[in-house]
Amino acid sequence: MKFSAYPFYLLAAAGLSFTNSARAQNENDLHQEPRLKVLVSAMAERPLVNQSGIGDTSQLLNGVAGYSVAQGGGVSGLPMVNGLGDDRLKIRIDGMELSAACANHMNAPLSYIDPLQVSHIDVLAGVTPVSAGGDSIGGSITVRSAAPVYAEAAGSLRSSGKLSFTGRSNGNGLSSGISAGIASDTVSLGYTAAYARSHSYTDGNGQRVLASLYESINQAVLLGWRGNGQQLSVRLGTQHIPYQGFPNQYMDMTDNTARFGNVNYHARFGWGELDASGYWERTSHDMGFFTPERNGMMPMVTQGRNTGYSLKASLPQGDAAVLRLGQEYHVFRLNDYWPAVAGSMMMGPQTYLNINHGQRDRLALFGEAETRHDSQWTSLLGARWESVRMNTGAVQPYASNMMNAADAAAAQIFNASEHRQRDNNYDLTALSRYEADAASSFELAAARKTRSPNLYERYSWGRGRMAMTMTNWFGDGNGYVGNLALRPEVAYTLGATAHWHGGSGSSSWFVKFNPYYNRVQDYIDVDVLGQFNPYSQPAAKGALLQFANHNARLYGANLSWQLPLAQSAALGTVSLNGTAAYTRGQRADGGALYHMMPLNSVLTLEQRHGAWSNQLELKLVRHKTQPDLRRLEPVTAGYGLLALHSRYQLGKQLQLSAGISNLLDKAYADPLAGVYLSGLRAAGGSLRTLPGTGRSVDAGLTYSF
Ligand SMILES: [Cu+2]
Repeated sequence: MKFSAYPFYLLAAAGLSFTNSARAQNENDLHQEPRLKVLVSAMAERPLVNQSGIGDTSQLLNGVAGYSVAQGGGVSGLPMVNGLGDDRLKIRIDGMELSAACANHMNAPLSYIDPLQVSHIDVLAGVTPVSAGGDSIGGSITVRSAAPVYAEAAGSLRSSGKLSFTGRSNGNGLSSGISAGIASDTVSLGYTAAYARSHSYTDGNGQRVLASLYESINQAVLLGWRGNGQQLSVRLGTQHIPYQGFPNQYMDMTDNTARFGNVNYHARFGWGELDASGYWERTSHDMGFFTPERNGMMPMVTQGRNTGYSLKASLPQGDAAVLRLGQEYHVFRLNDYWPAVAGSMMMGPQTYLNINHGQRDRLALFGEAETRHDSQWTSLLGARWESVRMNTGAVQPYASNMMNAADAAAAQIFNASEHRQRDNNYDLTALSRYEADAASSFELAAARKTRSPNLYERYSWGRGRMAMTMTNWFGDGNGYVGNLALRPEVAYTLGATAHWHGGSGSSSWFVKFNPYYNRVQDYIDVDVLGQFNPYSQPAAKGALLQFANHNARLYGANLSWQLPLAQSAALGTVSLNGTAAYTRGQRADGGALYHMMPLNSVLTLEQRHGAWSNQLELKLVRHKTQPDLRRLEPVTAGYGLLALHSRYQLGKQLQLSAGISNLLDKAYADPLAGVYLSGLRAAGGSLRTLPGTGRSVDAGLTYSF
């Protein structure tokens, strides 16, 4: 029910070292996961070639129909599933729930783990079991780093390791990783490190996309212990991003330093199974400017802390049913302030307090029952309750002078208002699956899912143009302000999946079709307050917006398939795999929702022959015709991108890979990539869409020992 996300280029990379050899010993495989977990998840069976940079975990799921990435910096893409993304997805990394501690979501959850450290990544779209997470309406992404591996026999030691390098011609990107481990049959110790770096990439016209360079360093130590039906793992890690440019934001990341620790415990008892986890994470995040590709002076600092735990008991009820009960707690703390700039009339003399001791605490309880009624019918029913408490302290503007008058007035109103909020949210999920025969199964699901606003949606308060443009995780160049009256958004989702499959081994085939419909009450969208000219360029237009609840609906369908084409001794196995996705999102009072991906499809011709695997991929994206006019979302032209990738396994230890992405060096703009602010800053004129990545030649190798 899981798939291991190895994008083709990553097959030649480290961090996946333990996955194959230790599958049976993988702690996660021993967990009693809901059998219906993949209901309506529209998961791709086979990950495809990566079209853009290296070091970004959000790109690992690119082979999933209905999945797309809204580009941020080089390692901070924001995941989108069926038109709902970012905070609308519940993302867990080794059990940790991490909140973005930045008004631009530069350090969103998936930026905290390098793809080389990822062992498993799952996405569940739309209707998700309540045990897979609350406080989200679009689905769940679960990421796991490698589980501890153990020696097979008592008294013996097992050691293993992996080294990897991947180079990328566009931007002179480099990714490298190392993992090493040593273990007895009961105790295991492992270490992973990953390093990714790139200069700014060039687009299909050979132009450098300014301020798109980055560097990221991730390290983790893993300690495992097992015995007597119990397993315990402890992870300690750090993340350091010394710099990361954000061409579709007004600011760049000048540092992100995070430390984390998590504990995961699993045990089997006579009555059932227990899973417990606890975590702690702390982030210190700086924004400003660091590259001559975009100059400026404006320091901004955020500090975030996540702590939490979860408990889950699985209680078998006879042979055909299991009851799951769980309790979770998540505490998020945030400070966001902008130190005064010496000598600046505008930015000083006070420190601008954006979010002052913000807190968002969630307490959750859930229960779900999974029942196998007969050989064909299975159902899952679940309910979840969450209490979300939020608060923040008093704020202050840079100054109360003329230039800061709008912020000063807004601070006064904000400080005189009540900030404490409490939401009581409940989710309900009903899923059923019918195995019609050996070649077809059908799933139907319905859910009510709730997400409370994030701290910025409720508590960002500045009304000056500059302050408003600092709150923006949409890459659209607009300015945003929070809204103390925001209510949680509640999604009512209906989804169905038809799955036809057959054959076995190299002749196996499937076709999966997944339509869905979502009615979202109080969807957190925007009201338009005004307009402005980004970087004071008369030809560039931006909108000043306030978060506001509006009913909305989203609907669409995903299709994925794998079809064997030929098989022979000379040719090996040739298959045609692919995905197609259609999404629409509209507000009940008119107008399109932001970030709706136009019709898109990925077609992959794949050949496997002995030690060789070859893929030719065509990605097709239709032109965007229904932009969100409130956010001045640009229309983008349709495009097709070709990519070629090969992998060769040399003995047991060495794996080589090579490929070319955007083979024809096509100039294009990804519909979700937003606007090119760093380009506007440098050249003036009007605001263009962010140019996509041009041709890149990639090569990699992995050595296991
Ligand atoms: Cu930031």
